[in-house]
Formats: sequence, C-alpha cells, structure tokens
Amino acid sequence: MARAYLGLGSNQGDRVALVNAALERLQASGRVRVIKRSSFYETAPVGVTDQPRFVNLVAEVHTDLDPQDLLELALAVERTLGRVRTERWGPRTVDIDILLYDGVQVDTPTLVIPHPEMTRRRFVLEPLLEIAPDAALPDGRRLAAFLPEVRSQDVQKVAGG
Ligand code: GSY
Repeated sequence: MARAYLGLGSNQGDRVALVNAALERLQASGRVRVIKRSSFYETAPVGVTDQPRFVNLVAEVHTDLDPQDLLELALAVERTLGRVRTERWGPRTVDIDILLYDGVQVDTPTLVIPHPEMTRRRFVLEPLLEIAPDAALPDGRRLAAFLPEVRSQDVQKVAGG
C-alpha cells in the first residue's frame, strides 16, 4: 500500500462541500483510503489572480493504485464534480493534485511527482505541514524549509474547518 499526499482546492460553488465530496468519491472507489486531512484554508489565487478565492486542504491517503492510475481516478472524480478543463489556470469546481507518492519521482508527459509547483505554494505547504510536519521531497529536502519563502502569500486557516 502506498502513501500519497493529495492537494485539493475549489473556487466555484459550495467550495467546502465540493472538496468534501471529492474526498468521499475518492474513498468510495475502494482504491483509496483517506488517513488524515488538514484543516480547510481560505487562500488567495496564485497564478491567475483575477479569479475567486479558493479553499484548499491536503489529505494523506493510502492506495493500491500506481501513480498513473491514481491520477486517472482523480481526474474522473474531478469530472463527476463538474470540472471542465478549459482555461489552464482558471476557476475550477474542484482540483485534485498528487503532491507526493511514497518517495518516488515520476516524470511523464501527463504526470510529474513531486508536484512541480508545491514548494512555491503556501496553499499546499501550510496544510501539508499541518498533517505531516516532517514531510520531505524524495531527495530528502524538508518541505518546512520552503515555508519562509512563501509567507507573503495570503493563506488563512478556516476556523473549525
Ligand atoms: O493547482 C491548484 C489550482 N490552483 C490554486 C489553488 O488550488 N489555490 C490557490 N490559492 N491558487 C491556485 N491557483 C491554482 S492554478
């Protein structure tokens, strides 16, 4: 059984309900077990900044799927929750990114693990470090070391979330 960390986000509709539904559908597949989930974080958009604010969280999952099949499942769940991939960095009902998968590196045209942007995104690092303070990249670099560089990004833990 592999351990993976997934980043989930939404900035359309009932954002919290959509992220919860995505986790439920991943688990309902029978191939993914959600072990831990971070708090919800309300976050300013990164990349295309002229779009609604996001809610984000990170979940630790156990899975018997290999990385490519986990990606296929994530994309299928996104589609069932109404995501249509039009604008690359634009608004989305729900987005599921594979951040880390055991200690492995994947570099294919459709999938790169560790997620190539994760060290530059406070909306990923903050929730990830909440549930996995010692998390590290496959080369051993601790993710906590990247947090000071992204502190200026607007990320706020949602009370009770
Ligand atoms: O890759 C995730 C989608 N995304 C997000 C996001 O989830 N949260 C925030 N705050 N900004 C984002 N920009 C993109 S693209």
